[in-house]
Amino acid sequence: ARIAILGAPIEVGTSEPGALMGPAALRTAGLVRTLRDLGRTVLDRGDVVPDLPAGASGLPAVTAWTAALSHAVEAALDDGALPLVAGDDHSLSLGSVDGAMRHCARSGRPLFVLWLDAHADFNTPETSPSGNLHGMPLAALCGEPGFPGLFPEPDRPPLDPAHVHLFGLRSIDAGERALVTARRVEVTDMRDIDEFGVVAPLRRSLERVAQARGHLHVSFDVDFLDPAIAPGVGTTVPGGATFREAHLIMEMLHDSGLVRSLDVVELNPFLDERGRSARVLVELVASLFGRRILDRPTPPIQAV
Ligand code: DIR
Ligand code: MN
Ligand code: MN
Ligand code: MN
Repeated sequence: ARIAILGAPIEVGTSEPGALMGPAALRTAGLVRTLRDLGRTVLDRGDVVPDLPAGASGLPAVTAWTAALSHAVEAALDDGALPLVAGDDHSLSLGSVDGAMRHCARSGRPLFVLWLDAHADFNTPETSPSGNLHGMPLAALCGEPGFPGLFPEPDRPPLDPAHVHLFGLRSIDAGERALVTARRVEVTDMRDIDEFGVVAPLRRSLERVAQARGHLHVSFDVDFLDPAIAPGVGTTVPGGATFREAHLIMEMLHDSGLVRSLDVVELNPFLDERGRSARVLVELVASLFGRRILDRPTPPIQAV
């Protein structure tokens, strides 16, 4: 499919300034050129412009962004393209996942979400220690209370928490841990990755999506990566995925053919070291879209 790049310079969901420059840094690091070099048709749709009153912040601002991104992502999918939301803060996934859900509701494909992140992003306003909305998108998407009027359609069916796979988890707040457990969210934490590697848990998850003929949405938070390779993010957590683990995941995702929408989020160029993190992200996106060392794909993912 053609790739539709949608910039989302949003930093209202976080307390660390600088995220606003994320989409620009990804473009500067060669996002569009790299994908075109792989033979893909890329439509850079520029940055999404929310209907945002001057000085809006907090929930009203995130609500405006959610509406704008939900419509943009839904439209790109309806158009047969694969939306790549080049973001900033992770509250943008409220819109991108909601848009994918609305598209899926019509196409009849069940939506699955792979959340590559150090964090669970499953806080509610009640459980959140920081009050930052980038730590809450999954809870809101899955229908937890505390987010009145956030989505464009008030009666939207919630995202099924059992279709969410948290991958790379290593930092979770007490309240959100209770929620993640109670809602039976699928979790592959760093302990699992240390013990079993990335292949077995990811393959299981992909087989499940293939079996259901699902739409896979991938949400990639920069802090999934170890800070040693990607320091350009507001909330670094030691002990993240290595360069090779991350590439292997991207290569497996490519070979699965299941990914139909993608977010790249939380890049903060102000905290980056000479564009290092932005360049690593572009390389990873390239692997997700088919760059490989030799022509030797992993064995196909089969519905079991
Ligand atoms: C923390 C940090 N759990 C919070 N979350 C982050 O503020 O809710 N998510 N940084 O990416
Ligand atoms: Mn996140
Ligand atoms: Mn995170
Ligand atoms: Mn975050």
